[in-house]
Amino acid sequence: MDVKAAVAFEAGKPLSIETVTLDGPRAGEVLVELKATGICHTDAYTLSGLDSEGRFPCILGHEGAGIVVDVGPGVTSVRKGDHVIPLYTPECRQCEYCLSRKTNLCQSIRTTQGIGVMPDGQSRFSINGEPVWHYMGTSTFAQYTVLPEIAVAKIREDAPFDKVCYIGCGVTTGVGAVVYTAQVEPGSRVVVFGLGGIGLNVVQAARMVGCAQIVGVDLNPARRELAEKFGMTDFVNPKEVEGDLVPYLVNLTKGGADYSFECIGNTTTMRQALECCHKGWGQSVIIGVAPSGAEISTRPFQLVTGRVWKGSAFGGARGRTDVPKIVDWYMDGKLNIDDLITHTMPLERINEGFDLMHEGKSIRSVVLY
Ligand code: NAD
Ligand code: AHE
Ligand code: ZN
Repeated sequence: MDVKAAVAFEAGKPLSIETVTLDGPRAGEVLVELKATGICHTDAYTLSGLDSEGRFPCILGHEGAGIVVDVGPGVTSVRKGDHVIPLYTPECRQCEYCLSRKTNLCQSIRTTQGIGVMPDGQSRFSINGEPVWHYMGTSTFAQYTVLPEIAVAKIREDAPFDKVCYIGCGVTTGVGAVVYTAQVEPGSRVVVFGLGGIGLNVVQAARMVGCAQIVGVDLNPARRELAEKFGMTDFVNPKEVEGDLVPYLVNLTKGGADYSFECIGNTTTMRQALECCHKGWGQSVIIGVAPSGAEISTRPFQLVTGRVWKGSAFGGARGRTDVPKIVDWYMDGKLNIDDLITHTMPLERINEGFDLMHEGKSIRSVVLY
């Protein structure tokens, strides 16, 4: 079939709206009609050329929601008409990783996903017979996309696509980092570096679990008002701090953070996030994606004296199991998604969504199909 898609032909260039050929679903795959997709900073990161897994031309996008319109042979877990959220972290429930119960990082299709193809080694997208590569196994910047059935979460039908698409990445990443990865206890003091599309979800999850202090750190003063609405108790603009940021944060949190979250993708702030943690027990969770080749450093003494450095992908959430629950949390009013979606646009104007992100003017832009 012919589908309209925003194609990334080259790193560093705007996306181009094209008609692309999409092959139908094969065994174990589903065809999804996208209704909405968010634009995440990670799409911009890959488009910038800094992602070693970036393969062009490709169809970016990994924060979608839509309806299953066709299924390939052998599909059992979803059927035509089901409402779904595509999963860049699938959940096969059979691989060593899924069975370990120690991680959400299902590896059953990770290798092919990383090189932009479906599990059979081929792309379903093409233009004039030339392949256009998939991205993160999801490629939601297209009207339709093909996914393995293990890479879709079936969700309730009364959930609005234009809001719950954000659960496909940003909401789950931020909320899950608090709830699943760090398992933050009530009464904790937390520091959140970066108050964008991910960090604000960390903030609202920290409030949801009953944190006593939620410190937000951002260079953009415009982030303050929304972050306060989401539960931030203290705002720190590093440009306004005299002296080093780390001792300032340790003092503000009365000895250090119980948990900190890096939601920027900057190796300097990753170090600060670790070092502002409480001696003996503070845990720092890296969420931000740094350019491939970048490295983090600290004095090993920071770890010897009890701080813990860990990372979180997709919030530690098991997609098919946890995403429908997070949709329920939104529908039950436990999570606020509406106020984080600051802009919407048709696919033809998707590049404006990237511009708004780079200018620090949006939290989330959502493309409506
Ligand atoms: P965003 O652009 O919406 O937010 C980033 C925020 O950081 C902005 O508010 C910006 O002002 C602030 N900032 C930038 N540099 C700063 C600095 N030096 N000090 C303080 N604040 C600074 O981005 P986002 O969509 O929230 O994504 C954040 C990061 O998380 C990105 O690196 C993205 O790729 C990554 N990410 C990771 C996962 C995962 O599963 N681990 C999932 C989604 C996104
Ligand atoms: N290809 C990148 C990896 C980027 C990365 O870490 N991606 C996160 C999700 S970001 C969503 O916005 C992730 O899920 N990582 C686990 C994985 O298996 O990729 C690079 O830098 O090489
Ligand atoms: Zn993302």
